[in-house]
Amino acid sequence: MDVVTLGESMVLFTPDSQGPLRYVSGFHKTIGGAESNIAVALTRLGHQVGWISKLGNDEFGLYVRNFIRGEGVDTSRVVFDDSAPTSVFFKESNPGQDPKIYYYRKQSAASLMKPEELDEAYLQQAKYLHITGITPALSATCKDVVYQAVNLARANSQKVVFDPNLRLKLWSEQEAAQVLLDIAGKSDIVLPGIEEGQLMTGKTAPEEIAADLLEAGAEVVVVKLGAEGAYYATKKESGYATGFQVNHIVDTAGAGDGFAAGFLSGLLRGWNYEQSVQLGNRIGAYALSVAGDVEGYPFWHQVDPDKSGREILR
Ligand code: KDG
Repeated sequence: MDVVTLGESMVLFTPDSQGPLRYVSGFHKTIGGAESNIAVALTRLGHQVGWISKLGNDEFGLYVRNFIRGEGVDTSRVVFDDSAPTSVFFKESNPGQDPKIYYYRKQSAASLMKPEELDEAYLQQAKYLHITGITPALSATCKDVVYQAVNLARANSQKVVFDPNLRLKLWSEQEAAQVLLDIAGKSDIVLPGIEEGQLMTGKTAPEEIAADLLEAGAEVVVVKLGAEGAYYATKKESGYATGFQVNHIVDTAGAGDGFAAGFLSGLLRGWNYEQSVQLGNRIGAYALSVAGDVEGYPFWHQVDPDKSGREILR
């Protein structure tokens, strides 16, 4: 396996009209969840990926598992729990703004994940462990799961990839800053957005944020800068990679996950950091043209540099 990831996925309802949800009468059902987004995006790019999670033993749990499994992700370590439900969340669409998010995920099945349930032999099969800062915000046991997975990966000489994915609806800024910085320091690859970098380090410039996170223990840091692309740095090299022009942006959700998938795909192909960051920018851009998180991610043949004439970015 190339990558194993763990975290909560939810049923996502996107509205069929704009404005406050109380006036919306129709929704489209799809799925969301940063870690499964990455798993799906990486699988489309041709990699072997496993996604670990807990879902309610309910119709929505089956829907989420079947969706992710249908994309070719290994879901053999997904557990269905009778005692708690699968989470759902809704997007509210307002003109000229990023969608508002409404979560219904307190005490969900995923929040019951426990560190002792992790299958070390399974985790060990992957080259990279991917985690996000959403999981430690779900519950105390989920936080322990993340630390346990990181400790196992380090003990087994696997690379840890960490996307802070700050979600202030789930915890306070103060707690998030402390935990996210701590996990970043235990990770090999850290992929913050500029605001997450600012929260973790107190610095504002991408160069300073990256320098602080390298000092904390990371091997490579990529600060995502939205339309401006990304800044990457190790202790030996650094640089900016420009963003991709997208003419019609529907929704930015899933772009950061697409970036992580593209970046990892580049590394898995043996590309250098600059090339991998460029692929990250490209895959992230694909997510922008759809209302759901995962529907826009491309297949490898669409972005393969040897067949670049085929690329279509709306
Ligand atoms: O990155 C997109 C995710 O934020 C979205 O799918 C929902 O995982 C999610 C979360 O917890 O916000």
